[in-house]
Amino acid sequence: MTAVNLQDQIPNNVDLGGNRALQRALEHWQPRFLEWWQELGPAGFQAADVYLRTATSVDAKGWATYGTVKMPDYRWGILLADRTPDRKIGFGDHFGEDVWQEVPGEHRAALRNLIVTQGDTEPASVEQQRLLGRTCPSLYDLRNLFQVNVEEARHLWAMVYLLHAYFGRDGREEAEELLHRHSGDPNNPRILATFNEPVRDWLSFYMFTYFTDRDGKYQLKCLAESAFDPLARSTRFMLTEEAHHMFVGDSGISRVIRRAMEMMKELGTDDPQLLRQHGVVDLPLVQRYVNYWFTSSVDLFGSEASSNAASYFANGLKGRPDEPTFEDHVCKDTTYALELPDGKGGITTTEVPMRNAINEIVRQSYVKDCAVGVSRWNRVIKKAGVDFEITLPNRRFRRNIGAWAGVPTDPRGTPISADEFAARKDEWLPSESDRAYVLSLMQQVTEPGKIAGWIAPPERGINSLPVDYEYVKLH
Ligand code: BYC
Ligand code: FE
Ligand code: FE
Repeated sequence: MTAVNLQDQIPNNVDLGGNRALQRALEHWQPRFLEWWQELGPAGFQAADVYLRTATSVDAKGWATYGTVKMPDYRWGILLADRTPDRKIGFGDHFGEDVWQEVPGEHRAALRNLIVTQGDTEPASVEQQRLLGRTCPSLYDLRNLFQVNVEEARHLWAMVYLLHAYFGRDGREEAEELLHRHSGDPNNPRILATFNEPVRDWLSFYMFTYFTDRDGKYQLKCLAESAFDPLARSTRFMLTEEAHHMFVGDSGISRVIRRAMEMMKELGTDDPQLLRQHGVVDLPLVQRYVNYWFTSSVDLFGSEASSNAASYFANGLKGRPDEPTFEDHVCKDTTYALELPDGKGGITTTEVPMRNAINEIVRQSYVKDCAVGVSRWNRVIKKAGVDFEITLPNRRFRRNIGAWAGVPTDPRGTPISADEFAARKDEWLPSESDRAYVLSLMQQVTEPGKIAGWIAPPERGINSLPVDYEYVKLH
């Protein structure tokens, strides 16, 4: 394991000092990154002292080193997980061969696209979340927002390192573009749709970190299987940081629900209007936000039947999550039954070659993982004696990518007419008035230990500190 020197201009465990040309190129990119951070990173708070973890090594001891830093001074570093000796390719046509330390010419364009797409999402999410500090429900939450933001920015560094180190001039150009595309920019948007959606309020932020960061988890798991070893090692380390992002979403939604339960008990009602008069989030509204962010994130897995996915798999570029747990790693002569629209308002099952169905297979594992938190939230509801269950919509619902794109269905996935969808849309997805109501709740609370009225306090603080610790010192 290479130690990381935090005093280096770019902290790293890839012996950057041993490759002067690469080091210079990245040192050239660094000030542009910092400019981007100042301009499109968290609005305000750049001078605040924030209690953050920084990765100082990739082992259990150093990957989460806590301390107080001003965000622009965060030590964004290049960290790859340790090399697995004699690692072999785990799937596809090259199954069992040695992994690659360099990019094979024939896979250069495809690998670059995968890395660029991954890299594009990281700064996009920071841009989406940039105004949330102004309406934070507590200093604890504010700190969590910033932790997520600095780490997503580090994930950008992770992909930019790969582009610079392995893709020559094209790679450097792509690294520049990653700072030029912007979330929601009509002329130069981010690549994937979800990363152009506004995240204006904290309920959306929790939904995003629960559902969209979880897409990150699954995509990173797929890339962690890659035959291109530097990509596998890079994404493996990114995954360790991802757990906290999803925790922020999971616990955030849970706290919103807990607060609603308290108010329902106090008032003896489940009437959304009455609950809104008392400043909490009613459960049907939570459900509509779940429906929105889940469906948007489900689109991030791409088309059900995808020749891109098939060739990524065949060539060893991108595998399935937890590839070693599958029995057949080659998937050459097998098929998978996809549920597709029959074009007449119904559903038909079509067998496609397994490799072409990889996106759907990854999506299935994702959906299963999403359900775990939902049942936890439902336990909170049940324990309070309330008769309401949050459900995940069917993955055919409200799709914009793939076979079900633009096919109207109800949340159970039953195809319906476009008229019925339009008529019932506000029952299933956040309406204008839902969004306006949630926005009306967003008032900044920055007194240590205080918390906004629409959300319950966290059960515990960060790194064994008390909940009322001053996680962000504003000055
Ligand atoms: N929106 O065969 P298809 C994260 C494009 S999140 C717009 O259907 P394919 C994070 C697709 O790019 C993880 N466009 O799909 C989370 C393709 O375009 P081209 C991000 C979409 O290629 C929170 C075309 O449609 N990482 O880390 O098999 C905070 C047809 O492609 C969308 C990755 O995604 C969409 N939703 O797979 C911070 C991993 N979906 O190439 C960070 C890298 C598809 O024809 N990306 N398209 O121009 C990939 O592996 C794949 O590109 C995809 C799609 C999974 C995205
Ligand atoms: Fe990330
Ligand atoms: Fe994340």
